[in-house]
Amino acid sequence: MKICIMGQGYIGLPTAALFARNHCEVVGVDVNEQIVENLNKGIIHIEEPGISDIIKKAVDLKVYTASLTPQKADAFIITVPTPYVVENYSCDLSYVVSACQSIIPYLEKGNTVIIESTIAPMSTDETVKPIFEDAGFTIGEDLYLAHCPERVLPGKIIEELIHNDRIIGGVTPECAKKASEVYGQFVEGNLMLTEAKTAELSKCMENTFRDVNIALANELAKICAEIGVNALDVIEMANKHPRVNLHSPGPGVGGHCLAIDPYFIYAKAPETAKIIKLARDTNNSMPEFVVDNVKKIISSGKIAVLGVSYKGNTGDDRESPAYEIIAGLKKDYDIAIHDPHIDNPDFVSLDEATKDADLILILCDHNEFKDMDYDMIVKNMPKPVIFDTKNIIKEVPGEIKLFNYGNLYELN
Ligand code: SAJ
Repeated sequence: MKICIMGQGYIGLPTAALFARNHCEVVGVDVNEQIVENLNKGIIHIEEPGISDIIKKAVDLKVYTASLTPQKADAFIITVPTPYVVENYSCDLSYVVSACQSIIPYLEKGNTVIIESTIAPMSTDETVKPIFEDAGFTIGEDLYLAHCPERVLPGKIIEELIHNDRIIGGVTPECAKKASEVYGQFVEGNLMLTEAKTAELSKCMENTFRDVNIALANELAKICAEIGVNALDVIEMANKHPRVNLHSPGPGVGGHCLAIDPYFIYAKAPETAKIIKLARDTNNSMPEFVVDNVKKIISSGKIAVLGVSYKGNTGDDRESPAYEIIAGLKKDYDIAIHDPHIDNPDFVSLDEATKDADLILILCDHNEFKDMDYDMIVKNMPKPVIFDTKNIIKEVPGEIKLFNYGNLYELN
């Protein structure tokens, strides 16, 4: 089977690697010349375990080539970004549309086209399908179209691409069947055949489920700060119930999935999607909550901000709430930022950040922050105080005052 994959990013490249390893001929298409040139030398541009070796081997065996333009193939997979449109809360389909248009000259009767990018419900039927119909194809008869959302965790992409169950949403049942034959090349999880719109909404709801649950935990943290209860103890106790899983409160929700996908649903049914929107608003309010509590701890001075990634142990800072918090604090405090996972000339070492600082503000759960050099901190800070918004520090020496979402009520 020959596969043409549009977009060689975090999803497209690992997917290409797995098809190539499973005896398919793969062409990986990207608009970035440098990326294409490097990929053809076996040099990859993403940080993800396992991919580099597979791509190198596939390039040597000539089963994988990168290209700026598509080629004829049996199946076309679209893995391009779908950014969030701030004005109307929906998703920007322009990259998906242009990728679809660019494959039209290469399409032949009997081909399968799969959209993997996360898209708002109804996008396949209302926006993508007409592109191919206008080009003369009859979907389900001479061209097969499906939406098969990816659902993998960065850092474990190869393992999850192979083993996770996969939603295969066909525009018609025949489309779903054809798309499942494509994924059958390497997926070992279940292939669940359904309609395109069901696949779209399932993907958006997976991330919405987490966003709503995080909002509930954040609301609990605020309530506890107000009424004088330890929120972290409440979560620990409640989660001993076999059917309860309260999530963790934090400084807000970052990343390009949880902070965005719920809006795709809201945009489709704004009058009805009330909990979904309220959850987004609650999570968006957390940076302000953090800033307000910092103000209660110290009114001026230097703050050492630890961690700006949205996700612990990664250098990924997309949509990170840390930036809003820093902007909110900059007016009244001197800010020094330390993040061992992000290469930024403005960031400083832990030693430099904490030197003469009045407060350490933890905004990300990198492992490095779970057990720090407290001797250095005590030496560096005249009156050491830590505000841990990720609840990762379990114990500190007696000289250090620790605030987390368990004891914010002490500040009232
Ligand atoms: N967060 C909390 N409290 C929690 C859990 C997370 O505040 O209890 C925050 C994190 O700090 C972070 C944000 O939420 O800022 C998102 O973190 P995450 O690691 O839960 O999610 P993502 O965006 O990295 O990955 C999600 C995953 N989706 C689900 O778990 C349902 C992943 O499987 C998807 O592939 C990915 O979105 C995606 O591509 O949609």
